[in-house]
Amino acid sequence: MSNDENRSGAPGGPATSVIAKVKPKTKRPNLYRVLILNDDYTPMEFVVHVLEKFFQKDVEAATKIMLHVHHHGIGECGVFTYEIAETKVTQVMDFARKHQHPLQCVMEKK
Ligand code: TYC
Repeated sequence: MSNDENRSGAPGGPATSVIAKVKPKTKRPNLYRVLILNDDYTPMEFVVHVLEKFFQKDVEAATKIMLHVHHHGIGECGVFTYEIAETKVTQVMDFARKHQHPLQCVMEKK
């Protein structure tokens, strides 16, 4: 008898084999919400402009988000992978600072 027919080690015992599980390799990335915060000083038009410029919102969607933030204190601009979210936050914060507005932008793991 060959080794392939009997790998149990026992004479005349059952043949055994190892079947390796193939793990599907695609993993879903962690996602992050980018949020803007309300304040008393940043002009509404500036916030709408930010949402158009950095989050590809049309004027209607941007106005809706801005008014949500104005009334509720915080709102979602979009959902991105870590590096993209981090870039958006930096871009918005730099742009707000450059125009001397106190607008705050943060990211939060979903
Ligand atoms: N509350 C601001 C105002 O009355 C407008 C505003 C909206 C500011 C959204 C920030 O994220 C913000 N001018």
